[in-house]
Amino acid sequence: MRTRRLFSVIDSHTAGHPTRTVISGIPPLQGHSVREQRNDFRAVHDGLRGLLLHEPRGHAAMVASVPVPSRDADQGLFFISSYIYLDMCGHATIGYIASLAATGALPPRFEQNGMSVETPAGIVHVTGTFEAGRLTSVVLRNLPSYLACTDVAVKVEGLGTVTCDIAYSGIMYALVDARQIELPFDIDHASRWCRAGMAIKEELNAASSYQVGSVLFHRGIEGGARHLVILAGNKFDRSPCGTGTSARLAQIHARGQLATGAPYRAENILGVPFMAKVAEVAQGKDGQPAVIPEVRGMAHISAFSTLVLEADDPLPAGFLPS
Ligand code: PYC
Repeated sequence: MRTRRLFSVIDSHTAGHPTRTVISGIPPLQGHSVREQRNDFRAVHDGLRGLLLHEPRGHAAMVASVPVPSRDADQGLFFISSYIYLDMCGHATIGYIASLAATGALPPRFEQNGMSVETPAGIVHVTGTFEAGRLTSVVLRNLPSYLACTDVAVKVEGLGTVTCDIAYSGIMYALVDARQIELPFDIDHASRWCRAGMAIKEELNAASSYQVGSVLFHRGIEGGARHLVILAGNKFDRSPCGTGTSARLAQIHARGQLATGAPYRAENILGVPFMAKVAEVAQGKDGQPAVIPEVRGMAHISAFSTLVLEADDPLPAGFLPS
């Protein structure tokens, strides 16, 4: 075998959503901030995204976390997905920390102090809960998150008028009460929810000045809500979504439906939860009233692998059926 590239990766899933943490194989990147390093990766090495995340080594839902140096935090981390570059990703941050824990690579005083992580969207803080020295959950303090707009109504072909709120949490979300859509809210209808979410996103982005990245459908349950986040055409978040949960906290806190510190259970479509709360009130990046969301979840390791590109592989950048 003649190899052209080798990547050492740790695969994990956070409530079902995959994170591929790339331990080695990424070429040195230019730039000081994590955003600059991520932008250099995008400009110069975007082909690696397909190699790492698309078929035959990955799949449509795959997300990678790429650790890089940070001048301003304990660690830098950026996120690439099969279809887009994410400025912030909660489930992948949780996956990265669980991967460090699984390999004994958490920083020495993590159990006491946690660590700061610089992402392209800003610096977040992570801590963990431990039992007998074993990491049992990751607690993510996300970026200041805020409700940007309420009761935006759009007419969507096949769905009628759909009303949503728009909130920012590192990604801009449209938050849609799932009861507006006549579909069973379950995994068997995920493709149809993807089509509904994409139709809503297209109408919203054409009609409003807010450009939403994803649509989060929510349906109330005891103590919280079930979430289904539509990421792209045939891609949905299997987890309750870290940034999506943060956007929901900002929304319901601003609407007076959740007090600071009160627990919020965010369940994914398979019933696996994140527990979350508004840790404190804050200011958004333009001075608007915001909250600091705290999201607690866990990731589980699924593989320690070496990904290989053979020198004569006819599909070096992989492929992704749409
Ligand atoms: O957990 O924040 C998240 C996320 C964003 C996209 C996929 N997962």
